[in-house]
Amino acid sequence: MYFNEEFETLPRQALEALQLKRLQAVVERVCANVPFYMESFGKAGVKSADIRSLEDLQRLPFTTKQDMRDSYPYGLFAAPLEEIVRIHASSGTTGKPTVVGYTHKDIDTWSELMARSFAAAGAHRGDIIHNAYGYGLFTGGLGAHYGAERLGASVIPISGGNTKRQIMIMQDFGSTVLTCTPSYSLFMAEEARAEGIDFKKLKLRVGIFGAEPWSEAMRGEIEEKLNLAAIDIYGLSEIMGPGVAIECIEAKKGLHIWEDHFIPEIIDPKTGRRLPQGELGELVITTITKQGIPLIRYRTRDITSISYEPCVCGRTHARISRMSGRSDDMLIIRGVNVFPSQIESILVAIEGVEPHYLLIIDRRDNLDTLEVHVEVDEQLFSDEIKVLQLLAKRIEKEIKDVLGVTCTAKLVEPKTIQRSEGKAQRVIDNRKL
Ligand code: DLL
Repeated sequence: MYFNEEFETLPRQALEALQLKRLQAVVERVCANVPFYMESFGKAGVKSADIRSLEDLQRLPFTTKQDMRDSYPYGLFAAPLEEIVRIHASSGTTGKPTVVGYTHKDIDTWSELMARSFAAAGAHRGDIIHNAYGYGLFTGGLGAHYGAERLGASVIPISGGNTKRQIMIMQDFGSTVLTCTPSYSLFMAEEARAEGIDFKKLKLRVGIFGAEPWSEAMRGEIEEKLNLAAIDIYGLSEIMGPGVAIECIEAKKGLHIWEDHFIPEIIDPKTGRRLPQGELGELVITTITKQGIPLIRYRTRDITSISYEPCVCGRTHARISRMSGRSDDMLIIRGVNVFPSQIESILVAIEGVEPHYLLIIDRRDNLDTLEVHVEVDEQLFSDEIKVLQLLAKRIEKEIKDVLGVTCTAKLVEPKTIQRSEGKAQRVIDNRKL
C-alpha cells in the first residue's frame, strides 16, 4: 500500500523538522544561484539566514507565472544546463511557454513521488498501467510513465488519441489501471459503447485522473461507466508535473500533498495573507528538494483548502481538497491549458480580423469543444463567402498550430459581439462538470 512507508508516515514533528532543514537549504541555494531570487529577496529585505522556522517562510516574496515568463526560457534555473537532463514546458499567458528543467536527481524524485502516488491509488507491481496522458512537452505522459516503472508495474505508453485502438489494447492487453484526463475516460467509455464493447468486462480496477478540473458528480459517472475506482491526481509543470498530490484509495477524501518535498500554503489571492486550515484560497507551493528549478512560494492560482487531520490510510501528509477553480482566467480545454490572451494574440495578428472575440466552450459527448467567434472588418465581410471560409480555416489552423487546441472559427459581422463598459466578457464556459 505504501511505496515509501518511512517517509509517507513520518510523524508530523519529524516531517516539519525535515521541511525546515530542506527549506533552509533551498533558500540558500537560490540565493546563491538565481539572480531573480537574489533581487526579489533583496527587495523584500530578507536573507537566507532569516529563515529560522517554518513560519519564516511567510517573510519570503511570492514567485508567479509572470516571473517565469520574464526569465524565459532558462532564467530561473538554479543548475547549469550541463546538469539538466530533461526539459518540459506548459502554456504561458502569451505565446511563450513556461519552461522547466530537471536534473537526474529531479527525475529521480519525480519518479518516486509518482510511484508513491500510484501506490496510494491502490496500484502495485503486476498491474498493467494504460498511460493515455500525452507524451511530449506536457508532463503527464512521461511523469506517469517513470512513476509506473519505478513502482514496478508494466506501463503501456499509449499516449493520447486514436481511441478505438486504445480500447482494443486495453481489452487485449488486460490493462488494470487507466491514467488519463477525466473527460477522456468518459469519451473512451462512449466510444466503447458505440463499438459494442462493455467496459464492465475489462480488467480495469483503478483510474488515476487529473490535469483538469472535475467534480464528485463526474467521479460518480466515471466509476459507474468504467467500472473502476476513480482517483484524483494533481500536479503542475512548474512544481514538477503529475504526482504533487493524490487521493488515497482508502479515504478518497482530499489529496495528500507530498510534504517532504513541497511546502503548501493557502493564501487569500487578494491580500496574499495565509488562511487557516479548512478555508478556501489559492494554493502556494515551495519546492524544497528540486535542483533544476526550485520555486519559492509559487502561486499556483488553483483554489483549494488544506487539512492536517489524520487520515485513515496512515499517511501523515496534509490533504488538499479537490480543486474548485482558479484565481486567473486560465482555461483547460481537452487537457490543454489555454489563456484567452493567447487566442487574442493569434487573432489580432491576422489581417482583416478585429480584436473583438468571444470564446464559447462546451462539452459534447464528453469532449470539450471550443468555438471562436470573431469580428472581421466591413470590407472582408462583404467579400465572397469563399474568402471568409478560407479565413476561418486559417484561424482554426493557427490556433491548432500554436496552442494545440482544435476549434471552430465563426466569423461575424462588425459590431455584433457585445461590447462591455467594464471587463469584457470574452469567455462563455457552458461545461457542466
Ligand atoms: O496538468 C500535470 C498533470 C498531468 C497533473 C497529469 C495531473 C495528471 P500543467 O499542464 O502544467 O500540468 O497544468 C497544471 O492543471 O495548475 C491546475 O489548474 C490543473 N490541474 C492539474 N491537475 C488537476 C486536478 C499538469 N486534479 C494545471 N484537478 C494546474 C483540477 C488540475 N485541476
